[in-house]
Amino acid sequence: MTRRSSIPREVGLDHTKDVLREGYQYIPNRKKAFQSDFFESRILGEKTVFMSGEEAAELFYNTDYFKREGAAPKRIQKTLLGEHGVQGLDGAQHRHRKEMLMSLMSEERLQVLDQTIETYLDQYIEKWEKKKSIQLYDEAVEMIFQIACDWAGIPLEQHEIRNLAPKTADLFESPATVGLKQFKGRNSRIQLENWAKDLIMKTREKEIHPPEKTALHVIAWHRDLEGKLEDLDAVTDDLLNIIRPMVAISIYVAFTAHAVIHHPKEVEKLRAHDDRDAYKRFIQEVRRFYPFFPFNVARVKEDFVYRGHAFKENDQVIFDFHGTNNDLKIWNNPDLFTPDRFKDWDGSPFNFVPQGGGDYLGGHRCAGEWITIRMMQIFLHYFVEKIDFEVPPQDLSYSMVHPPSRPKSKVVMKNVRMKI
Ligand code: HEM
Ligand code: MYR
Repeated sequence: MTRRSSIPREVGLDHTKDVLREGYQYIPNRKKAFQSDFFESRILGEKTVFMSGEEAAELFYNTDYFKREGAAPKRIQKTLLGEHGVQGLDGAQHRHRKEMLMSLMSEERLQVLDQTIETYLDQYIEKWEKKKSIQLYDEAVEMIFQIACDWAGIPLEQHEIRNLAPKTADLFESPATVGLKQFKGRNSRIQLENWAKDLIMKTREKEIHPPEKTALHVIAWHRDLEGKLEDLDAVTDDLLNIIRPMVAISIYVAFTAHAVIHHPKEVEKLRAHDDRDAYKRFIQEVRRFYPFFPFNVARVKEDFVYRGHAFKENDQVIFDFHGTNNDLKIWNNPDLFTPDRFKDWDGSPFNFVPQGGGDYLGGHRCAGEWITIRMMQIFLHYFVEKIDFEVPPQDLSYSMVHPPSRPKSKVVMKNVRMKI
């Protein structure tokens, strides 16, 4: 007797259009309708198992079952990721490259980053004080691009800032788009890859001398498992894998300001205690509550059976980050913005996954999670303790469909002033 799959199946030829139409809600909607954290459907012409929740995270991050080689769709590679970066590696090659990237995240280097962020924030606030109003998101993109390059040991000419900062934002704003925006994103990637490649070649030819331990130095001089200087295309994508997502923190900066504007009682708690843990809880709740990276793709490594479902080699699977962060089985009243919920959080690597889950070295969990949290905390501290600003009427709503989401007005702040 053949065992029937216990995973429900969505009928129909292809549901790519529904994924595009429902965005962050596509998986949660079916999870509710099927009363199941796992379901099968078809997207991009392929049978795909979608999964959400804690059990699903444990499965998705089991590298005995899933691989990343050939997993990311071309349109994501041509915009967001590149074709040769760490995201598409598995096994020993992945671990070797990831160890190099994680070596950039030492406490010493993170403290240098904290100081760099504060220096730029102080400069930008001086500039903002002279303006009637600013659009926080655009300002953050330009500022964090410079912070990232400064920290990474990348020399920047003034004219490059205006040119390259918005192009970096194109990389993460375009992956889920079609038409002109997708075309623009692909073009920006070509230009940024040329820029990054040039920096690496100049470092290798000793025309420029990024300080030791900086990202440019470490990445340019990285050696592969055979001891040879790493492939130029690979290190180019991995240098952009540092700069691009740091700039993407601008989205979280905008959402952090959104939360500050909408939750004055929570802000009062931060002011009352001036307690670093309270800041961290607020930031964790921003990362849990707001929609950012929706889901990710992997492929089956070898045939196996799970929940009575036959996963076949190379089958596509998709794991739901945002739905897991809002799962009713994990979180009480997930629709409420409640930083204090993190007082009781068990710290599991599988139930809170805004930047992926599982293990950093053995898996694909985001290399920049610590940078993200620290940078967000510093911005939050400035919003709460260091500046005053007014919020003029604007559309602060955000999409639950199109990733990456962000407040529609980009968060306009009026009369920004350093507190006396
Ligand atoms: C991977 C999200 C910031 C570097 C990832 C993944 C997600 C993610 C969802 C994939 C996890 C997986 O597939 O399991 C985010 C978000 C960020 C952010 C929402 C906020 C802006 C950063 C920063 C850096 C960074 C600041 C570097 C400084 C990376 C790298 C990977 C990665 C290198 C690939 C890891 C691997 O394949 O092993 N990120 N990330 N990210 N992230 Fe981030
Ligand atoms: C980064 O730059 O790596 C961090 C932020 C990227 C956000 C991009 C969100 C849209 C991507 C849709 C991905 C679908 C993956 C199958």
